Amino acid sequence: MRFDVVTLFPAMFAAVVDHGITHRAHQQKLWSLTTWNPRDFVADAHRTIDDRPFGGGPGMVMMAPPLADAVAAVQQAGGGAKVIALAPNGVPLTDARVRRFAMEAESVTLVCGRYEGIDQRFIDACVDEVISIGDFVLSGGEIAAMALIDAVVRQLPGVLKDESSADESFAAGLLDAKHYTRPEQWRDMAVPPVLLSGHHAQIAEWRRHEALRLTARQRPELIDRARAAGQLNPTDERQLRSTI
Ligand code: 9D3
Repeated sequence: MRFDVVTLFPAMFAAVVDHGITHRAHQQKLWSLTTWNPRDFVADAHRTIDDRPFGGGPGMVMMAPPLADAVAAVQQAGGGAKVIALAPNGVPLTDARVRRFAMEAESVTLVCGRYEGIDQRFIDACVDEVISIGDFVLSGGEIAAMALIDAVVRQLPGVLKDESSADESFAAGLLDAKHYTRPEQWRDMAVPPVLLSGHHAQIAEWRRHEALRLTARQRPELIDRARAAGQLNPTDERQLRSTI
C-alpha cells in the first residue's frame, strides 16, 4: 500500500515509519510513505500557504492552490487514487472504514490540515472524503493521518500474526477482556484463578463474560450494536441480565 501525505510537518511521520509494527511492515515493503510539503509548491518570496479567512474570524486558512498543486504532483508520480483530508469536521474514522481502506485502496493521499482549516474549494475540487478521528481538538491533521496509517497498515495482509486482527475487540463488537501476566501475586492482588486452571473452555467463557461486563459499563452503545448485529448469544444475554 502506498501513502502520500501532504503536510507542512513531514518530520512528524517518522513516528510511524521508524517504530514498532508499522516500522517492521515498512521494512518488509508492505507499505510506503512519501511526504509532500505544500510550501514546496509556492513560488512567492515568503512561500505563503495560508491567508486570513474571508468573512472574518480568528486564525488563518490554508490556501487551495498549493494543496491542489501538491495533490497534482502526487498523481503525476503515480499515487493517490483516493484523496482523504483530515479535518475536525469530517466523518469519524471507524474500524469498518479502516478495513475498507486496507482492502480496497492501492494508494491513498492524506492531506493534513493546519491552522483554522482548509479552503473549501480545495475540498470540493480535489478531496474524496474528509475524516476526523474523534470529538476532541488536535493542533492539525498529522497525528490523525498517522492514526489512520497505523490502523490501516496493521490490517494489511502479512503485517500481523493470523489470529491477532480478526479477533480484535472492534471486529468482535465488544471491548477486549482484561489481561494478566507474571507475577501471579502482585501488591496483594492475585491473578483470577480460572486463568491458571488450564481449562480452555472455562477461560474462554470467563473472558467473554468479562468482555460483556466491561463493554456494558464503559460503552453501552456497543452492546446495543452487537445485539442488533446478532453477535450476542442466549448465554451472553443471560450474563448481561445477571451482572447489571
Ligand atoms: C472552533 C473551530 N475549531 C474546530 C474544532 C478550529 C480547529 C481546531 C483544530 C480547526 C482545525 C484544527 C486542527 N485539527 C485537525 O486538523 C484535525 C482533527 C481534530 O482536531 N480532531 C479530530 N480529528 C482531526 S483530523 C484533523
